[in-house]
Amino acid sequence: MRMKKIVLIGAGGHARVLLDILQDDKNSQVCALLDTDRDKWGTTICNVPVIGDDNCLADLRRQGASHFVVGIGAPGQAARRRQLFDTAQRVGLAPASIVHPTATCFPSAMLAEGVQLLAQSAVSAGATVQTNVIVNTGAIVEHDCLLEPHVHVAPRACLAGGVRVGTGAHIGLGAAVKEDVSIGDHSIVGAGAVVIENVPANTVVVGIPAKPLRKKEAA
Ligand code: JB3
Repeated sequence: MRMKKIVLIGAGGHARVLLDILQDDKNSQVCALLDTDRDKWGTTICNVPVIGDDNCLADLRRQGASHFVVGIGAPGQAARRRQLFDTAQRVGLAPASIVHPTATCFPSAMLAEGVQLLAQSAVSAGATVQTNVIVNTGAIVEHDCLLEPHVHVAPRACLAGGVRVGTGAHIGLGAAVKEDVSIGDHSIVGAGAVVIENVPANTVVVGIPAKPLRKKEAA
């Protein structure tokens, strides 16, 4: 298998987690980190240089980079993650997927390109995980779930069977979603919430049972 030469977009906490995993992968080499924070330019993380911002993507492609990973994960950043994913693809880089060695993914699950399954996460039978989705540390995606693009399932969150999570939605730390519930596009489920009924698009829900906190402006 040809070595993947990867550009990691972002140089913060989430990127450091991804970099640790990638540096353990003998088929991947992270050639550069990109960050909009100028104070980070010229620094290194695990000996990988932060060389500039996203304007460097095209040059890096010309210099032989083949893949990219979106290394930004904070809640509310789904639109930014989507924009970075599309920009990197436009310059000809391919999305690289990251699956931690301790992650469990059932054979009948479907993973699209550019997914991130982090340590101790689990994706069960018949689940579908679309592009640029983060299944963070210890998160559980049960059988027949559908995660649309750019979704983030935060650490220790748990989606029961048949849950559908809409594009760009964020499922917060340790939240639980009851079977067959739908979470609307760009919605946010707060940390520790327990969701037992459908959540409309662009809505923030919190609490046990989860109740709408406010409407978000449409992404
Ligand atoms: O909770 C866990 C396990 N992880 C959190 C993760 C999911 O989200 C983590 O604790 C943080 O809350 C958050 O990690 P993230 O997204 O790395 O946040 P932060 O540590 O603030 O780093 C974001 C970095 O991305 C900063 O250095 C920003 O300057 C940079 N950044 C923001 N927008 C960008 C852009 N970099 C590039 N290249 N392009 C951008 O558009």
